[in-house]
Amino acid sequence: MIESIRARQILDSRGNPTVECEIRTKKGIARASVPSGASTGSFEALELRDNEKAFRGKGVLKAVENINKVIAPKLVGKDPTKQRELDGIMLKLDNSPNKSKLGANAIVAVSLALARAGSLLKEKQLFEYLAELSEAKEMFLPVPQMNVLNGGKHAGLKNDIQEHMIMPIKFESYSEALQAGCEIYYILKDMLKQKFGARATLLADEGGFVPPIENVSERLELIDKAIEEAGYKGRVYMALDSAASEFFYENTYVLGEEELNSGQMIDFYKGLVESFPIFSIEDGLAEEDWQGWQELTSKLGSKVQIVGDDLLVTNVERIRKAIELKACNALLLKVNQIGTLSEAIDAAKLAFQNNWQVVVSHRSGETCDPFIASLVVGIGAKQCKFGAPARSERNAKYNQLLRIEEILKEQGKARYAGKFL
Ligand code: 2PG
Ligand code: MG
Repeated sequence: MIESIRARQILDSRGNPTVECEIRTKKGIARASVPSGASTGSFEALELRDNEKAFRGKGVLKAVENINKVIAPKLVGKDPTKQRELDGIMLKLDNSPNKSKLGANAIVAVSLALARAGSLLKEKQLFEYLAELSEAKEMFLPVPQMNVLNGGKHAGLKNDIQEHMIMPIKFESYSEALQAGCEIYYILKDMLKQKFGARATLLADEGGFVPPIENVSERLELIDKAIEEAGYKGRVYMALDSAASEFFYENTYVLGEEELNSGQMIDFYKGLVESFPIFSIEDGLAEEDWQGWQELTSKLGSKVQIVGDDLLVTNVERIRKAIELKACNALLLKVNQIGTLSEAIDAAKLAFQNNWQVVVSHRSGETCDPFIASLVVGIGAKQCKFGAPARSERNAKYNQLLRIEEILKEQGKARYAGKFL
């Protein structure tokens, strides 16, 4: 039974306020906090900000108050293991199409804390508890998409590809894959320091470097060299998140100095795929360019994973549309895009039913809450995207996967997803 619910304003990794929620039961306190995006999709649930002088408008005291004064009185006394029912109560209380009344940041904080409280009451590891909630049929240690070169909004740049990632796929275990990712990251750092000086090794929002290289092929060449030098050629692939909605202006993609239409963007990706071992492209086109997405998927979808992030916003209606239109073949899952854990689980289920891959993702603004590490294993997804192996708000998640790997190993159930992609 929930004895009390209490929320407060804390800081995220960018120094912006965010919401933390604590749920007390007889088993102690279950806590969860909320991440925040920078390249936010227009169709995401609303992140409620105070828009007052404090923190340049970014305060979340209204969302905090909505938890303490509106949500808490309705949930105290209830059984936190009834996740779907309690998420439903919050949805009814909000009763808006995009959670604008209470704020998705208020609702998601409670929703995640409920799951933690539930797992404590049932004396289960969070990932095992989430596996029960989501009725997952299988469990893997996920392949990480590690963002080693940052660009776009996360690096304070405009009209740019946002994320250049490495995917250590051909490994026997998660811990070996993580180690490879780290070693490549160190080599990349050395290479950048040698070529451009120490400033090029400073870290952006997700822990990646921001070298003064505008050309995407040159960036990927550098990554390719680092992979080779680390001794992992053929075992580590690449992934991109273009976050293309950020550089889409009235039907034109403005990438650096170039102005491209959808077809030309697709040709650009085709060229990259032919030159580099690219496994995945996320948000290669803008969130409303459905026709472009269809073409992208029909032309490259059999060779490359085409991931919808801003396109889908973890929303079953948009996922359904994308399935019908064959607009992509993988879901990027972010719980705060939709607002409740139950809805995020529904999104994952729909994706799995249609043989899509699911990539559980962090946001560019994070806290050290490692919830999503348990989530990716719990729902049976095979990939995660938690940033570079640097900055503790990113490594909190990678490290939690190490702990989960240990537990699963002891049970003889540790399976690295690399072989199953
Ligand atoms: C993305 C995310 C995370 P943001 O676009 O996938 O990398 O960025 O949280 O800024 O939306
Ligand atoms: Mg994205």
